[in-house]
Parts: sequence; structure tokens; C-alpha cells
Amino acid sequence: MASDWNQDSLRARFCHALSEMYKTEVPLYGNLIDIVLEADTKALQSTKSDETLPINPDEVLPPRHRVERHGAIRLGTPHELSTIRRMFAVMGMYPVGYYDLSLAGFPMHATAFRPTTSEALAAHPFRVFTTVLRMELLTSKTRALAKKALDQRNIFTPRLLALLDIVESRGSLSPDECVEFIDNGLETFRWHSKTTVTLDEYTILKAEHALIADIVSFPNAHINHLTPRTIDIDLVQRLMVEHGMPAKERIEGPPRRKCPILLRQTSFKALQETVFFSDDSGSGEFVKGSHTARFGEVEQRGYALTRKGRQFYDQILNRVNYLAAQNEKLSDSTEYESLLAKSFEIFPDTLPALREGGLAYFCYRLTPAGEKYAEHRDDDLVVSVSPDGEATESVTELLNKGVLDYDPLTYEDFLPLSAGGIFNSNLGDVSQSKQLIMNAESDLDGFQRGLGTYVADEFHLYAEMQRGSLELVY
Ligand code: OOG
Ligand code: NI
Repeated sequence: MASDWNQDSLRARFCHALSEMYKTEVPLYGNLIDIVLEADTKALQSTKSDETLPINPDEVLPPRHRVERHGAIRLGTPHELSTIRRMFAVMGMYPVGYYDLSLAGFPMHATAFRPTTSEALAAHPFRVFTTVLRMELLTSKTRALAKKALDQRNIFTPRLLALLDIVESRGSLSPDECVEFIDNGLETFRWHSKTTVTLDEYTILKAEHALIADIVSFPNAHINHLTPRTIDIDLVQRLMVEHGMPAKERIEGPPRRKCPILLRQTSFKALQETVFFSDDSGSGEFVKGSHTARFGEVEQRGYALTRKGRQFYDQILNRVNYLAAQNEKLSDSTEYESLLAKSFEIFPDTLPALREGGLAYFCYRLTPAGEKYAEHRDDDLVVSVSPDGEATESVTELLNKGVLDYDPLTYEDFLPLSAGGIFNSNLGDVSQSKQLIMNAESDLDGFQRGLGTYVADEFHLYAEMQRGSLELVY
């Protein structure tokens, strides 16, 4: 059937529309985008020899850089989760990774919906970190309130639900239906200042956990932040402070390195916004109050680590956080950052060391010399690939001969402890429910049951990309 329907372009258009909507809702996010452009331009300029020539980041950076963004939403029920899964699938975004946020003291777990192939990521890498409330971790009083509020809401428009049925049965959308899909899809993410709960109910929910109140009290799942990507997050952090933005105290994740790994993130803190609580007298009146939820974030992406690399990362970071919890002095961000940088000195910081140590994933390619060599190939030097996508000995030999070269793969996912740090900076205080939740176990099975499918294993996806590159070379 003839149609303009294309997952990549739909995802790009949706992301653009969401970003425009969020700019009007939270103007400070627009200022943050300007700061990121300023930082990227400065960072590129300072690495260039002739500083008199102006530089345009859009001409230097890969095309995906400027449009790259992630967002986050928080859902209340398994049904909301499975429906959002259907909605993201239309845009080529699939659940990758399971994030147990009880590790960071929150009664929630999450996945990230994102494109999964190199081609789709290169076309447009939009992703949405999606959390869902774990009812079983709430106290019975709060659970009853949450259930009552969530049962009566529908965060999707009837037309969006109809479009999901259409695309699932027909396999595509017409150009007009694509426009409707975007317009209706935005309604799930739009901000509503009128709550569905009374001030008293809100106060009870918030006393148990600020995030419970944020998830339960509104008629939909407002997008709570959007995050452009930068090439110099330290500079963005400095510029935010210089521009008088309420910046988070420090950058989450690994320290600045020659070979950036995983993900570094910072944000401006959530705004206090006026909301109107419903009045239980049935008068239809509203009571004015305030709520803190929405913010803007920036990310700098580094290399995807293997399981082994990730374990090493977690081990170092856990030790730093353990020391920070013991020592008052380390609550100062400069002290923390210098401990972090010092602790990460043992993590290899050159491409050959990361590769030889099996710490990161790479994409292999033939060099121009390799193209020639391939024509008169020595048959005992074939490229072999192990089942987990690891490069083998013969690859090392071909690298030494200058036949092959390699580039690191970008980390496309998230980090639960960094997410916890981002959540915390945007809450003010963490409540008494923390103790209860700390003892919780992760529940991947329950999550997947709600979702209605399996979440992909991110390590497997990177290994497949590495293996694919070797197979192409072969
Ligand atoms: C999600 C926080 C996680 C990130 O970048 O790690 C996240 C939230 O605040 O709902 O977006
Ligand atoms: Ni985020």
C-alpha cells in the first residue's frame, strides 16, 4: 500500500514537535538549547588552529547531533505502559534495558524506548526514559488513593488509540494519519496545571514520595524533561551558572576523560509551577497551589562499555559513592569531582587499551590499504567472530597490519544511579518511604508482564553491532 509512513521520519517529526511544545511550556529549556549551541561552537573553536574563522557545529558534527534528544515520562499503570509501548513502536522505538530505580530509593522501575539498529539511530536517535510506578511498594493508604486517581484517567486520546489499531492491523499510516498521530500523541505529553486530586490527597501522596504525587495527580503523563546532547558538558555546566540558571550542583556519571565513556548528565533544577487542585466539595472550583516537576537536562555521550567494562565502572563508582556517604567534605562538588577523577585513573583511557582489555564495543572497518589487501587475501588470516561478537586474535593481527581500523560505538542507553541523581536534584527532599523501598527487589518479570513483551538486553545489541561490522569486513 502506498504511504509516506516511515518510522524514522515519524520519530523525527514527533521529537521536533515535542521539543517545540516543551519550549513553549518551559521557556528555560529553549535557553538551555541556546547554551548547548554556544558550548558546542566554543568547544569546536578551541580545538581548531585558526581561531579567526567562525565555525558552524552543524557542518562539523554528525547530522544526528543537533537533533538528538531524550525525554522522560512517568506512568502509573501496566496498561499505560503497554499502550505507550504500542505508540512508540509506530515510531520505531522499542524497549531496551531494565532500570531498577528502587536501587536509588524510588518506588519505580523503567525502560528506555529507542531505535535499535545503527541505521535507525543514525537517522534519528530519539529515546524516552519511561518509568512506571510499583504499586506494591506503596503503603496501603497511598496505594488506594493512587489506584482511585489512576483508574479514572485515560492518558491517550480516543483517536490515538484508534490509530494504533489501524497501524497494527494495516501495517502503515497514511500521510494524514501521520499528522493526526503526532497531534494526538502530543496530548499524552502535554502539561496540565489542573490536578485530578484534591490538595489533601496530593499532600498525602507527596508525604510518601514526591514522585508518587507527580505520577498520580495529573490527567496525563506530562513530559518531565527533554535533553539535548552536547560535546562539552563541563562547558555547558559553567555556562548555565554564568547565565544564572538554577544548575544542578554537579555532573552525574564518569569524570571527564580523553576517551569519554557511557554518559554524563546535568540539568537545571525543576521549576515551581502553579497548579490548581480540584475541590472535593463538588463545586467545580479549584484551589491554587504549587508543584515541582519539570526541568531541562543536557547529556554528553561516550563509548558503550562491555559487561566487563560496565562492571569495572560500577565498582569504581560504588566505591566513590560509599566514600562520599561517609565523608561530609565530599558533599562539596569540587571535592567529589576530584575524588571521582582520581578514582577513575585506573580505568584505561586509550582506544587500544579499551579494546585489548575487552572493556568497550567497536565498529570495525577495512582501511584503504585493507581494501587492496582483501583482493590478495592470505587465507590463513580470515576474520573470525566469536559468538558474543568479541573480536578475536586474527582481528588483532589485521589491525597490526593496518588492514582494519575501528571506531568506538556510542552508548545509547541510561545509567540507573545517574538517573537517581537527576531525580533527586529535581525533588528537593526525599521522603520517609525511602527506607521501605531500599529493601525492595527488582521485578523484571512484573515489568515485562505489564509491558506485554520482553525488554531487549542493551549489551546484546552492542555486541550484535560489533559482530555485524566484523561480518561485513569478512
Ligand atoms: C527520569 C530520570 C532519568 C536520565 O536521563 O537518566 C533520566 C525522570 O526524571 O523521570 O531521564
Ligand atoms: Ni534524562
